Amino acid sequence: MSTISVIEPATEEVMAEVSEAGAEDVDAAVSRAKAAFPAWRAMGPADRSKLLHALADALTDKHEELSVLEARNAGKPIANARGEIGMVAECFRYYAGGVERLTGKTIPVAGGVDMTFREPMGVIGMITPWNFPLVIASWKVAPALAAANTIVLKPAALTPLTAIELEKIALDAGLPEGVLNVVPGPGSVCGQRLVEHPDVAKIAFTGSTEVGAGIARGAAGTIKRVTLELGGKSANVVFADADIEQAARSAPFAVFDNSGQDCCARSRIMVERPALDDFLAALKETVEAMKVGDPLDETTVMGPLISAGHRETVASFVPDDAPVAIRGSAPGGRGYWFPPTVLSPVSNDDRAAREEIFGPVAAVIPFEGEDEAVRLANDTIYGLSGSIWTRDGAKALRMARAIDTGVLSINSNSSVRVSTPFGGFKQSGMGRELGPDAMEHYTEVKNVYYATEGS
Ligand code: TAP
Repeated sequence: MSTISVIEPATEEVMAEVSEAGAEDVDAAVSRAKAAFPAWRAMGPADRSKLLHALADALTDKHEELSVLEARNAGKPIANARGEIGMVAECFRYYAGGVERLTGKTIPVAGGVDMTFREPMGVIGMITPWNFPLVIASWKVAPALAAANTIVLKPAALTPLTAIELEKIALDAGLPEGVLNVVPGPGSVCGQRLVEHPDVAKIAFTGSTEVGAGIARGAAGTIKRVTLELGGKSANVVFADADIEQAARSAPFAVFDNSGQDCCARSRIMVERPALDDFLAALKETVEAMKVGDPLDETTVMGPLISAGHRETVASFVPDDAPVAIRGSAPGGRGYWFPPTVLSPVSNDDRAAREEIFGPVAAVIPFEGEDEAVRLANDTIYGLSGSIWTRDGAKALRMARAIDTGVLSINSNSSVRVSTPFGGFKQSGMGRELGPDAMEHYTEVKNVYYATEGS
């Protein structure tokens, strides 16, 4: 049997060996999920809700253990990992509370009663990335289970450890066998098999736009439902009338959190010209003070990149003639380190402003006035997140309406809450996760007409 050697990016050492699933393991997992579906679907909503609450409790009990595992495997600061694992438990609790609120409608019609039901789809295939391994899995698993589906989850081969733990924790918490199945293996084998499998009703995918496009094509063969959470190249728009100090102190974390390996990274920092010098001065101070190093050190704010190959890709965005305005520190020696780097000034036509770098490299793009801000912010194939900084409330709302993006913050760089919808415009994806409506994306609407006055 082949195994996956799971690498710790901060040390380049193997931290675990995991059995590698192949296409036949995916088939077996789909069969288990299919067999478990009728009983899971028939379970009363209150009982299903109780099991999801039990799972949330169990995740809370294992919070520190899972946080350390995630921090080591994904190379993220322990404080961030704790926040993510906290959100995983919160997500299960939120959708546990939603089980009994998933309702249909009654619709006035002639001659009878018409009603709709939200029916579970059956077996859902899930494919997740390595940057936020367990938390992104939970955004899919929790609402899909709450809506009475069963699941086959393929985590990224680079970071499978917490998903494997989730399957065990779910079983220990009382979830029936076969309801949640984890298959760690390569995307080109296990992911592809899930996408093609005739017994899988839907694929919920998070990852790159390129792989997402292939998944949409593959799913077409069996008319599978698909939700796609893909890449981003979001704008952080700072007007000269904003609190420049606050915007500049916050901006680095909006790009360099998770070493820039964040689909929501506001990696195009657009600054109105009159504020540019003050902004860059405060940005420099903040970036140079960032502690990059051991993910398990409580004071670390940025860890390594995920792999040597990925570091090479990121480095290709900073050639020798790149306009490097600010460069933070990074440890030497073993580990896939890369310093937080700010390029300035950058044109929105430059490669660093057009492609998702997925690393700690930010591009500062000067602009003049509201119209140019809208034009530049929208001049991208992506539309996932973004921010607007200004003290003018009306301008903030005009901008918020004009920018084509799924998630936007005003005078803040926050993106994600369990209770609010998350997802992208344009090539950043299709569908929404989280928030009150996410369970509906794991259901089909059934319409039933009951004739009360003859047929
Ligand atoms: P990808 O390379 O796209 O991989 C994502 C997942 O797809 C992995 O599990 C991968 O498996 C699998 N996969 C690869 N090829 C496949 C195929 N042919 N068929 C089916 N599955 C396949 O992305 P990544 O590098 O892990 O993650 C980074 C990307 O994800 C970035 O573009 C980022 O913006 C995006 N992202 C988006 C969001 C949201 S919410 N919009 C959140 C996080 C990340 P293996 O890697 O195991 O081979």
